[in-house]
Amino acid sequence: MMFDIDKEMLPRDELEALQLKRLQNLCERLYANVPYYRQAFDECGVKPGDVRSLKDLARLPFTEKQHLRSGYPFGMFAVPRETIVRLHASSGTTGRATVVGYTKRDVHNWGELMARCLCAAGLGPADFIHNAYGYGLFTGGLGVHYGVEHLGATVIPMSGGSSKRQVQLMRDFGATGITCTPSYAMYLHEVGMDEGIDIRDLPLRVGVFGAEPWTEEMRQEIETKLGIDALNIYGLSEVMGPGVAQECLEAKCGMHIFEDHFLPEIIDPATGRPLPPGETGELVITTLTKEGIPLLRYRTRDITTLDYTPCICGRTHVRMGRIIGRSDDMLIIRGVNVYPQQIEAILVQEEGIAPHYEIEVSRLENLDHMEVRVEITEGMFASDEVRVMLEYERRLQKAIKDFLNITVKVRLVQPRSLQRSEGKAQRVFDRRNES
Ligand code: DLL
Repeated sequence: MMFDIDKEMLPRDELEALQLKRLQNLCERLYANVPYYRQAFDECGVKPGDVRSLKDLARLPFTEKQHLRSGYPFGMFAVPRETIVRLHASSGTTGRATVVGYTKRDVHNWGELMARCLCAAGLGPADFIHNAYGYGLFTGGLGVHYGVEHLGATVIPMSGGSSKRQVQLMRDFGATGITCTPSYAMYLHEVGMDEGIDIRDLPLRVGVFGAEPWTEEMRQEIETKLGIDALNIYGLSEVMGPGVAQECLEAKCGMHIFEDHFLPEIIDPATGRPLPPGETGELVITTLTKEGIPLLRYRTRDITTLDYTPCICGRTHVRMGRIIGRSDDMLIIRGVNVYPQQIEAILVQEEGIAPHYEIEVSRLENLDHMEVRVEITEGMFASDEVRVMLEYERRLQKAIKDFLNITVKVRLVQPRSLQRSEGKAQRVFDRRNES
């Protein structure tokens, strides 16, 4: 299903011509209206008029989160304050929040792009969509909300929290779609089982999950436990919010980036140089149509790949792979680069292991130590003795050692003993700088 077949199936040559026209217009707007960009263009020795092909993008300056922070709160806005109709902000773990502003047209485009996402996931006007992304300054709740309305479906604006009530209302209202983080979907399944509500027996058909990294194995698990199709959605507040890219139900293989609005690149995070198609690196996004806070070559810090091969769904827009890590949360353990998702991928392959884990890194006598705590399933907990558990831990340690070449301590913990989250799960605790 496609929400806007003309745009989503635009032949690549036409798509690229549209991107160039929009990029040229963007550069003019930024140069004229945002002091940071005027200075950055001048420092690079380029003028907006120098952009004659999409290849010229590589000559243009990057934007980083710190630029948004140093202009806090509104320094990067490109339009007069009275044309801004909405603010959102991302809290971030360190430093000031990043504030983003939307014009009326931005809010309209966002709703349209989110409608494209829901439609690509197989949802339509007849659906009831239970939206459990948080409402507020976080973009998840309101972003999805407007998308559902734009699609003409019915939105149930739950937000996060009150998990028992969430499951009861899913049953009572007969939601056919759900939107939340993948970890919260797993949690709702657990809460449902405690309440005697098996989500598999409800009319729920489709989940649109994102805002945090997850794996193919976790998709399998969610699909089986909830009896639904689970699709991946990507976005970030600086660039818009949810709805930058979405997996299609037909292929379930990579998220189409809506390239008429966003121009993606993959760069080497260390050098900033663009990498050839298919290589893994940091995703950089240029917003082609945003008015409130348009961004040129925004460094997302998300590590992924771009796939330009045609998709069976017929969309011509490039597909991005799962986020395998972040260039800024990459852990360096005794010199080895480790992404938490690599550990997750190993854990979830094992039987008897629940997809709930934590990674703690500490420093003992100047050496990095990593402990992975992972929950076992109820079944395994009931049946197995200590000796078997120890054997299991050793096996997981070996699997991690074989794959990543680092020695870690694996500790199996009781079912449901690790912290659950209603929003993004925090899985990594780096304590090396504490003490
Ligand atoms: O998380 C927007 C969003 C809301 C996306 C709801 C999808 C659904 P931020 O809070 O600014 O915005 O966080 C953005 O979250 O740079 C990624 O690191 C991560 N992220 C978002 N979607 C995915 C995903 C929202 N599908 C940051 N897979 C991004 C992996 C994701 N990571």
